[in-house]
Amino acid sequence: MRVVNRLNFAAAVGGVLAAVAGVAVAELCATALRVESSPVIGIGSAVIDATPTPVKEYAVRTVGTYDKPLLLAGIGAVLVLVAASLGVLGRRRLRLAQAGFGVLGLVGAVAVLTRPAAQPFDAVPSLLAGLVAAPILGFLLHRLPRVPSSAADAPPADRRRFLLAAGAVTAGAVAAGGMAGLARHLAAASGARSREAIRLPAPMQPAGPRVTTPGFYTPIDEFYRVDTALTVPRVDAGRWRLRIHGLVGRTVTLDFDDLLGRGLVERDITLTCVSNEVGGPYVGTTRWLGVLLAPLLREAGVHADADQVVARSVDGMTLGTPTATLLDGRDAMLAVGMDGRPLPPDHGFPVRMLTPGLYGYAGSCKWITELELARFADFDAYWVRRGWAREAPVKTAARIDRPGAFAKVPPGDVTVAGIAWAQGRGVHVVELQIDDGPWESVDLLPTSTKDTWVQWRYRWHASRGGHTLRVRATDGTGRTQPERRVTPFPDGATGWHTLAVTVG
Ligand SMILES: Nc1nc2c(c(=O)[nH]1)N[C@H]1C(S)=C(S)[C@@H](COP(=O)(O)O)O[C@H]1N2
Ligand SMILES: [Mo]
Repeated sequence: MRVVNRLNFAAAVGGVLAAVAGVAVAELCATALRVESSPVIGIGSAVIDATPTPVKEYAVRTVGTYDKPLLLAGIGAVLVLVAASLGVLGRRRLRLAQAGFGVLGLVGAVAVLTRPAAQPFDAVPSLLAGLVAAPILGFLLHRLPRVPSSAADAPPADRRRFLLAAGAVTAGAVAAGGMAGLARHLAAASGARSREAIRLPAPMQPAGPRVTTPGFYTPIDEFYRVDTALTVPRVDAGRWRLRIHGLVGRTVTLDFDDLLGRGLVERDITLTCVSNEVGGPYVGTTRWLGVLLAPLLREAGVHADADQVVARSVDGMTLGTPTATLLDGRDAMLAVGMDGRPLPPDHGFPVRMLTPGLYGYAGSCKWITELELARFADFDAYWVRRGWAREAPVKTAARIDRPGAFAKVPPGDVTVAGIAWAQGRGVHVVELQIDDGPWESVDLLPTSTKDTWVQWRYRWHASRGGHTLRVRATDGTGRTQPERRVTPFPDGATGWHTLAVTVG
C-alpha cells in the first residue's frame, strides 16, 4: 500500500511538472507575442471581471493592493490541485488525463479571447500550454510502473528513471520561464529608457507657485494605484494614438507629438478613488502636465445628444464621463506628466485622462486610446455595468493623519494634522472634535486651487487618558459632510473620520 501511495505521489508530481512546463512555455510564447496573451493573465483578468462587486470591495478592504498577487497565487494553487489530480488519473487513464490538460489549455484560450481588447492570435500561448503539457505527462508517467491489479504485485518503482525525467522537465521549464522573465525584464527596461528619453515641453500655462508645505504633493512612488490591469500595459509613445469619434462632427486622431504640439498646461489636482473608505489611503495630489480636453472635444464637434464621453484604454477598459462635466469649464485634461516627469507606466503612460471633481473611475482613464461620444442610454462603462453610479462627483471628506489611530502620545501640546478635500468646490472649514467637546475650527494651510486637498493642523492640549478625535469638513458651497456612515458602493463613502488615541 505504501508503494502505491508513493507512486500516486510521484504521478501527482508528474502532473504538476507537466502543468508548470506548459505554463512556462506559454509565458515564453506570450512574451514573444504580447503579455496580454498569457493564459495566467487572461484567467486572472477574467476572474477579476467576473468577481461580484461586494467580493471585490471586501478584497480591496482586507488585502488592499495585495489583491492581485493573492489572486495569481490562488489561480496557481487551483492549477496545482487540478494538475496533481490529472497526474494521479494519468496512471490509470493516460489519454483522459492528457485530454484534461488540453481542456485546461482551452480554458486559458477562452479566458484570453474574451478579454475586451483580445486579438485572435492571443489564443496561441494557451493552446500551446496544453499541447506541451500533455506529452510531458506521458513522458513522465511512462517512467513509473503501470498500475498493478493488486497492491501486492506492485513492482518496485524505478525511482532513478522517474527522477531523471522529472529533473529534465524541471530544467526545461525553468529555462523557458527564466527566458520569459528575462525577456520581459529587458522589454520593461527598454520601455523605461524610451520613457526617460521623452522631453516634455514647458507648460504654456504654468500652475501658480508650488505649495511649499511638506506633504502637500504626494511623492509619485507613494501615489495610490487602482486599476483592473493584472499587468501594467506597456505602451510605446511613438505608436500611441488617440481617436475622438462617435457622435461628433468629424473624427479627430492625434499622435503623441500632435498632442504635445497643442500646448501644455500645468495643474495641481487631487485624485481620489470611489473605493476609498472614510480615513482611507486612495487619494493623492500632484502637479499634472497635459492638454485641456474641452477645446479638443469642441473641435471634433459634439452632437447635442451625446451626453456621455466613453474613454477606452489599450486594455479595453471603459470609463464614462458626463459630457456636460467635461465642458463646464473645469480643467479636464489629457495628462502626459506627473510632477515634471512623463507619467509612470502604473499611472497611465503615455497619456491618461483626468477630470477634477469626479472619482477616478468616472473620468480619469489611464493608457487612454479612444474617446467616444455616446449616450448614457446606449452604453454603460465597466463599473457602471457593475452597479456603480453613472455620475460620480467626489464627496467632501476629511482625514486625520497625525496622530495615527491607537497612537500613544505624551501629554501636553500635541499636533493633530490631516487633509480634507472637496475637489471643484474647495474646502471652506475643517473642524475637529475631541471626545464630546465642542467642534473647533482648525488651521487650513495654503493650497493652490479648489481642485486639491487642503492640509490642516490643530494644536491640542492633551490630557492623560484615552481620547476620541473626530473631524469633519465643510465645502465651498457651505455644505458640511454628513455624519452618517455609508460604504463606498455605489457612489462614494460618507461619514466623519474618527479615531482613538491614548495620552500618557
Ligand atoms: N485604464 C484604466 N484606467 C483607470 C482605471 C482602470 O482600471 N483602468 N481605474 C480608475 C480608477 S478606479 C481610479 S481611482 C484611477 C486611479 O488612478 P491612479 O492609479 O493613477 O491613482 O484610475 C482610473 N483609471
Ligand atoms: Mo477608483
